[in-house]
Amino acid sequence: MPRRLFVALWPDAKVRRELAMLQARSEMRAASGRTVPAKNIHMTLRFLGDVDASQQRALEARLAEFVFEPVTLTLDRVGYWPRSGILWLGLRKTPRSFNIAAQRLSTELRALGFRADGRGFKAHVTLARDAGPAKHFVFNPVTWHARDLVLAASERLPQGARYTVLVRSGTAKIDCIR
Ligand code: 2AM
Repeated sequence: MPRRLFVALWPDAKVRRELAMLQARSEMRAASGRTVPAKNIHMTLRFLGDVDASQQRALEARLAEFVFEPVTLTLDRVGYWPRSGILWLGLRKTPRSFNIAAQRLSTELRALGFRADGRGFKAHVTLARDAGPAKHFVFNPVTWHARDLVLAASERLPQGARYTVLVRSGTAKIDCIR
């Protein structure tokens, strides 16, 4: 059975807590919608869609070898996409090294036959779905020392999405160090 896969940055517990605090702000709650549970929060780098078992194995092997240099992301901007009803947190300024890493990832994925959808990458963390726009408010930016790039599977269950991390980047075993 094919699985719905995506590549994402996975926050640590501290960042998840801070993002949950932001979601709990009255200005955010007033935008209603379905708040993404803290355990599910991530930054999608590439949605891959349905992937069969052999493609999944190839992806896992590539991702395990992929070296993602940690990057500090300053999440300082709340945004809203009316068409999709997504309330998100993003960056005013994307570090150059992060854009370069995203491009390298894209090259790796292309080599495996996964082409970008052409819409371009908009770095964001979805905080709520089926939401309305949030009123303007002042908040402390969330500083995220991102280091976990993962391949994850998504299952749509009646109780909501369930995400499973399949592999983290840079985890390939080095059998022999010269
Ligand atoms: P989002 O936070 O930007 O909405 C796993 O399903 C993740 O992949 C979701 O969190 C979503 O990221 C992204 N995703 C799901 N379906 C998608 C689609 N059809 N196109 C692009 N990204 C999608």
